[in-house]
Amino acid sequence: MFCFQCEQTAGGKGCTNAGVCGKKPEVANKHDELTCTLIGLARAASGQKTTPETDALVMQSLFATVTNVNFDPQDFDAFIQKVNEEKNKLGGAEDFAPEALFHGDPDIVSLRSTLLLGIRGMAAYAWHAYVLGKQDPQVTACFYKGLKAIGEDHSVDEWLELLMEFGKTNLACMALLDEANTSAYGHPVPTKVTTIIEKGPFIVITGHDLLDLKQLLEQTEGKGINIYTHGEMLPAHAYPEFKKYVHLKGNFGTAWQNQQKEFDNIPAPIFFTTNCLMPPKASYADRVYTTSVVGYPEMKHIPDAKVKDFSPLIKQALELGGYSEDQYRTGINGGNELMTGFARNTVLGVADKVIDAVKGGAIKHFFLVGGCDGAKPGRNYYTEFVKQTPMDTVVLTLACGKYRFNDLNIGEIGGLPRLMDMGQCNDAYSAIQVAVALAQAFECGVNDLPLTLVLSWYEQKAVCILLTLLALGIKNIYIGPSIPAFFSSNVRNVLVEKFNITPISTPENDLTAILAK
Ligand code: SF4
Ligand code: SF3
Repeated sequence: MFCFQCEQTAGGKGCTNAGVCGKKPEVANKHDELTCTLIGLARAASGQKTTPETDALVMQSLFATVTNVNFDPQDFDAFIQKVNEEKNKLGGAEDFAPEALFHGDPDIVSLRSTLLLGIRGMAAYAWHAYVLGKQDPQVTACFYKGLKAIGEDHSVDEWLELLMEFGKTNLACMALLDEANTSAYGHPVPTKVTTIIEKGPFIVITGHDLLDLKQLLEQTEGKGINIYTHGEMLPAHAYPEFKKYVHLKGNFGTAWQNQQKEFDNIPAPIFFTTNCLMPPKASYADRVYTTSVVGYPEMKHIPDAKVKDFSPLIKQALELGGYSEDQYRTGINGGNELMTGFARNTVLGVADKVIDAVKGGAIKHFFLVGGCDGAKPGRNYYTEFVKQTPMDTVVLTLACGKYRFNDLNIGEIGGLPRLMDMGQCNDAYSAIQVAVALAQAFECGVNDLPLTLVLSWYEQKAVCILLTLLALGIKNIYIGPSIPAFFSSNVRNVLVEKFNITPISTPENDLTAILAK
């Protein structure tokens, strides 16, 4: 096997014996086979109209190969078979050779992999929009075009052009998902979320899929079961549609990498709607439920349906009964309240206040400290960075990296909290909209704003977002905890030269350098 798609890859180079994530060689090899078969499908589809079923299969297959989504070899056999069937219906074509996927000239492997990993990330977002009935032809076409391009030879300049074009399409995809979520559930509003777990039966729901949450809330209403969000599901509390459910109580635990500790002996079922799933420990394996493209051998799976049937989860939640006393749990810094809901509508709604505060000197700088969390000890950087930001600065955040600091109270500026959670990783769209609006208000470019992006990455959704930011011409991004292993030294040099991407160093050094500008 060879896999270097995520930040925790072995030795910072690539997993070759087994995945640090728990992915077995058999599954890794099936990921490659599936990818190469998808390239064959994209070749066959060239110049033809595809059906919504084929489009859905392409998105699901790509999504399933994202880190911490699916560990079940049988699921991949089924995907490979279906993709082959669809390819043959379209007249057939030769697949890409799996041995060529990650081998050859290091720069070409790097560029090819970057596009592939970005496409995998975008497939997750496109899928969430798709289940809410939203598709954008430009986004759908990009999967076929991108996969086909991955199987072809290109010059370095052509690859870079493909990557920038992809980045722009991913912006359209995030816009599509934003539209899907806000039209279904309303615009998020600032919301305080408790970390206290009340006694009695409960279910923990994790991942990014809001439709799964909606259906779970409907089916558990009035049954004496409380629902707690986990990980990337936290921002759901801020949507008006979800506020209607009084049994949506609060947030359980912190970011994904702590799940094996936090779910140990939990008296409740845990429902994984997407990544990040870690190999379950025996103490809670009988309570793990997966759905959609998420899978793990022997774990219970809620089958796809227009309305999913959560009765096994509900039954088990009632049987387990939850805690016998309220649990006073906290975030990692000891706080027991998390604020969320500062998506674009909220922030742009107070744009006048923000602009006045910048003009009057009350706000000197904005930081976007966001992205994925992970297990590396160096990720403590992000906690320290936020703690050390001066009082006349604002910290915007999004995605699961925020659990490093989202229970901290870092004060207010002019009636606004200094720390504002914009939502899930896909809500990077909100952050981009806010940055563009500020740039318009100040009649300057985004790069001229007193704004610095300090990003943390782990999996492939972060890759597609990074490509979007670069395609928008956003420079001076700080990235950590390490530079992706799939960036060859030459590709890395190009990114530094063209975009001044900077690896994080220490919070003190980086803050001094940023604020000195
Ligand atoms: Fe290794 Fe990450 Fe690939 Fe898992 S997803 S096999 S940890 S590089
Ligand atoms: Fe987190 Fe897995 Fe990426 Fe959506 S849930 S940001 S790591």
